[in-house]
Amino acid sequence: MKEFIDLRSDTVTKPTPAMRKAMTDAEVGDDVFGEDPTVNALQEKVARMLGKEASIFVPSGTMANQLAIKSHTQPGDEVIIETTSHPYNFEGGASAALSGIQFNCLQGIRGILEPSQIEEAIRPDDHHFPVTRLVCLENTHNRGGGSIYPIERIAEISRLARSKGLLVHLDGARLWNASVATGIKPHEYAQWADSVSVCLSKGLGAPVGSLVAGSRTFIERVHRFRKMFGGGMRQVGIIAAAGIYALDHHIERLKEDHQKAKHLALGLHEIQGVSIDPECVETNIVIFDIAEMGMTATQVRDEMKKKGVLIHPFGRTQIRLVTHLDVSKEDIETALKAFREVLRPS
Ligand code: TLP
Repeated sequence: MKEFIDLRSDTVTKPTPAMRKAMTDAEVGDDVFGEDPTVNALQEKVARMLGKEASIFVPSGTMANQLAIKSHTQPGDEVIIETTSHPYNFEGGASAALSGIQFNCLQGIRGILEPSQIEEAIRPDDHHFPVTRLVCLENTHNRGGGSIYPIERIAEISRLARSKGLLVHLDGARLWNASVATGIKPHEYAQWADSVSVCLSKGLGAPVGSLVAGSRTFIERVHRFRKMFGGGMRQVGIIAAAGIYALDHHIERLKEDHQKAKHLALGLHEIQGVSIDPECVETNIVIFDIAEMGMTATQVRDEMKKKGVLIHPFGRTQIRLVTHLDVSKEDIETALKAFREVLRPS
């Protein structure tokens, strides 16, 4: 039996025995020389899946986003992004430090922006203003509770951006979840973006790894900055193999994670004082509020831990739960039972 049911993130999964076998068997070479056949195969595969000319393997989703921002912008440029987005909130201020850009943050609904908001935010061509260069979108949206960017909305934003000479970057750390939930292929989403970052180490269950995809010239630029950021890795086919395995075997099963998240949301909804709309749970992330209960998220975290369930406070009274391949349906029942015991209005 496992020590903890870990609902803090879908990043906590451990490689399955079959994935480990693929890693052991991987052919490797020095990827800084471009000689790792497994990395090359992964990069070609992801470029194909996203309908882009090329893609490049990097250690993390953070590096993937930051390389895209760096490669698209000049210091002093402005990047339009949603207020609760990952690059703005959870990447250590990297875009300011590494790219010298400033963000223009717009408030979305569950992370989703309206094209009209973006249109209004684009700076006029006047030397007083920063140059608006890039629009960043996130699908699914983490802080938005795993919300799915409707493809029509992405298309509208992209058409607007292109008509104004702006570039679009899509943070697709969980694009696979959006794709499985909607039946819309990753390349259909990706066609609307100049660059896309994707992660293998979230719902797909690989231990490490993300990629950035785009045109060949863009990826050449990213390659240069990857070296500069210290992201060039050597015999890294050993982890790229886990990524290939994950793409071949762990995409369709994301459906199960979405069902588990919905089940969690419905169970939480029945607890008096929990604020959650189960309708809003579209993928594998559940965010709920306990402001009415007179408890804080950290108190709940500590009580839940005593009952063997790990959860992630997301603000003073908000809690995030994420389902993944290392939590079973039974684990969800156990977690709900623990929540029913801990979440009692004071
Ligand atoms: N998100 C992590 C934490 O940083 C919050 C998580 O547990 O969800 N884009 C999105 C949308 C993400 O959710 C994350 C990771 C990243 C990028 C960064 O990926 P890593 O952690 O590989 O740098």
